[in-house]
Amino acid sequence: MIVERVELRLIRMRLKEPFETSFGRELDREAILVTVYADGLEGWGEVVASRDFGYSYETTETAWYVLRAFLIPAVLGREIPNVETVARIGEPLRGHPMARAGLEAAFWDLFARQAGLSLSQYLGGVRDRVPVGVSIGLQPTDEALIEKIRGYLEEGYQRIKVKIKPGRDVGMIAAVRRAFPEIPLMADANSAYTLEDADRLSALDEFQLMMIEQPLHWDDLYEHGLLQARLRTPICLDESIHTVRHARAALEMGACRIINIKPGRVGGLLEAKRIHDLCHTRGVPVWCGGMLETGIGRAANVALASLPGFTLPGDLSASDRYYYEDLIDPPFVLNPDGTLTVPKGPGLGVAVDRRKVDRVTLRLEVFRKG
Ligand code: NPQ
Ligand code: MG
Repeated sequence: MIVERVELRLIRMRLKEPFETSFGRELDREAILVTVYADGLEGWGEVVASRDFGYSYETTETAWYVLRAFLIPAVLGREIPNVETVARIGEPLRGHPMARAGLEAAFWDLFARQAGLSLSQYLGGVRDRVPVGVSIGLQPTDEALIEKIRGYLEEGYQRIKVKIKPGRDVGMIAAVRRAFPEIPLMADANSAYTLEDADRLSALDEFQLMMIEQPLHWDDLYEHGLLQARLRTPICLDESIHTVRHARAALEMGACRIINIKPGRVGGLLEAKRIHDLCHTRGVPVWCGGMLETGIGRAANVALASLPGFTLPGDLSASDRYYYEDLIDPPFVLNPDGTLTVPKGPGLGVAVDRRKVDRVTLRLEVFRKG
């Protein structure tokens, strides 16, 4: 297909409640929407970078720059035969995975639409519903956290993920376990610990956590291997896994037993699928992480999570977990069995509500060839 036009939109959406992790507190979600027009079709992608540094070095400003100065000029007016070509165009950047993933996502939507397939089918998905967990930010007290958990369990979420950091860990997890002895529970540290905290982290072994996510440094594999050797609880890596090569190295050095796959973190759905395929071949469970996506990014995640190796509940969540109003119609709603239904329509399979998009747009830039 020949790319006729690309649009970037910087958006800001008010979160229903602040989302606090070991690296900061978020009140509004900013993100970039990418729209690619080609062959009479349009494709949508979401860049999951945030306004500020924190989860990663990328921000909406760095991603906007990379898209405007490099990625968009490289596709505009050009014949793009497949998503692999888009992925290759981004490789020389040696980074900026969220910027690359947002553009690639728009092309996945386009190519699936062109083939008359849903994105799930186009990727090789096998599920029409995907299991869903929920990620809960740090709360002011254990009691507040327990009440939040109770609410999400009543809504039907299949597993609970809580954020931990030094000082808000063993005691808090013990309190949650006392309140809910049987629920599937896990903890995400977002790199808040060092290897010197190994004893503190192994104290979590008695609470039957499904996994501890990213306890150590954001780009570390080696020390996670040392830590995993001292823990019974499986380590799941998030921030440290940037490519399928990292995934292979992590598994071979015993740095983790589970991987959280986020297309934005690994540079796109193609690399995400490669990591899935590697893990599936090796019998390593994976699940789809979340970045507080709007329905546009969420739809791509749900399609990815329909692949056979995504056996654990993802941080997918219903639209109303984070937002009063989603940008898609209809929004994602949690089924009573704690799943989300994988959209069946062509491409992302969700209709973007342009009026709602306009309402949250802070900046629009249109790129045309010539
Ligand atoms: C994680 N997500 O798994 C990330 C972290 C995260 C759902 O826990 C703004 C944008 C704030 C993205 C805070 C979840 C964020 C963010 C945390 C992602 O580690
Ligand atoms: Mg995480």
